[in-house]
Amino acid sequence: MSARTRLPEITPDRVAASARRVMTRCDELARVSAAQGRIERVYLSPEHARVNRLAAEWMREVGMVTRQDAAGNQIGRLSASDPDAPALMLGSHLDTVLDAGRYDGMLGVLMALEVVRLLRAPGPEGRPSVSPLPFSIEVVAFSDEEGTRFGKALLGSSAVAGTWDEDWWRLTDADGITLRQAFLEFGLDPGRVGEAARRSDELVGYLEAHIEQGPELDRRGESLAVVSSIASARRFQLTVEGEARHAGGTPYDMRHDALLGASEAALAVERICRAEHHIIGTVGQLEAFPGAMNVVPGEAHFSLDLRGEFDAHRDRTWQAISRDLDGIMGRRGLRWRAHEVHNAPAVMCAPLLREVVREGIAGTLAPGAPEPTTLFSPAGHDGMALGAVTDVGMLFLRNPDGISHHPDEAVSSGDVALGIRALADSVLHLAAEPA
Ligand code: HGY
Ligand code: MN
Ligand code: MN
Repeated sequence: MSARTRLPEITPDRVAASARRVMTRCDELARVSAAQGRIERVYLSPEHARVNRLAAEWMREVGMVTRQDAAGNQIGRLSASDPDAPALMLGSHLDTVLDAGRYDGMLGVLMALEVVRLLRAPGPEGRPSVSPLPFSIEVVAFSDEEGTRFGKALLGSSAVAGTWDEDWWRLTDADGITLRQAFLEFGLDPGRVGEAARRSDELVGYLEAHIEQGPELDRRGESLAVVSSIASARRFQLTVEGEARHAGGTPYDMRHDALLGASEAALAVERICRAEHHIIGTVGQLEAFPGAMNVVPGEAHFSLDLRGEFDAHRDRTWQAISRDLDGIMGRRGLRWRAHEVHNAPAVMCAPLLREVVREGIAGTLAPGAPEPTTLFSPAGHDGMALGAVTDVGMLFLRNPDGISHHPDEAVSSGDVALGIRALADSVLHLAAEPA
């Protein structure tokens, strides 16, 4: 960054005001939900449209030029003096899981907007603000990181990464609405989704602040961490087929109970994954059919969310689970099959972005404090998709007890202030790097 660039002073008061604004706006976003009394905001829903409008308003408030892209992501841009300069992309996602917390995703979008507020330079009279840095800055509110509605996660960021798969149009939600129909109902043109894709030469990188969603920082008593890599993820929908029978008249030695087979499978997932390092398997959904109290379940459906620090290790674990399921179902006279609905490779955070985030965090620590912590992320993030088109970096914030994907998800305003300061300094360190 040239010495002539005069940056507005980032005072503690300005940072504290930004942190308060982030906390208030997380509460405001939490009120945009499909369900009374809990947070539920899924891809291409009326709630998605409402938070995109809110985000666009807040982007314009910090002088950004806004647009909603062809996949429903809300984007704000602060152009550098050279309008063709590549952009550093900041942001996170605004969609949620069911009965969600109010910081997973939302925090990163709002912190990015505060960094823009702190760093921007006023544009010519009445014109949008400009980026005083050698690169433009974009803030992206991704539209579907969780995959709650259609099962396949990272749809919004996959479109930006140019990795959209035409097979996804047939994905359906719980009401049987296809992704294609949902696009059309939202006012998007499925035939133009490719226009959301960005080229590598347009981007400097993608930098995301996010709550840790785990207990490490809380246990260590630290506020912030550098992220080393983001876990690879595979998600499956599994079906177990047995035989529905009378719950009273059917002796045990004649039963082929699909629910018991699925239940034994869920315990096998836990046993096999716990024996491994950094492999996490979760059965989050389990349903018996026909689902009557007096009928032995003839069929069961369950989900498997499998993650690992490295793709090959994760895949070997999936093979071990599959072998175990063959044994379980064989013993019980059941049949099983798996349909994979999501597969995202592990993404290593780029060394330069890890370094600027480390420097950004170090600047918030007392002199002589130990080096900032570096953590692997077992939680998935949009950076898993963006890694296909640009460098990825992440900054974690402590969330007490690590509880997430739950209404009790929390973060402190003080940690948010430290996070905003660290993120802004990370951007400035990046700007000071040779082109
Ligand atoms: O599932 C995850 O890890 C992320 O929160 N979507
Ligand atoms: Mn999440
Ligand atoms: Mn998230």
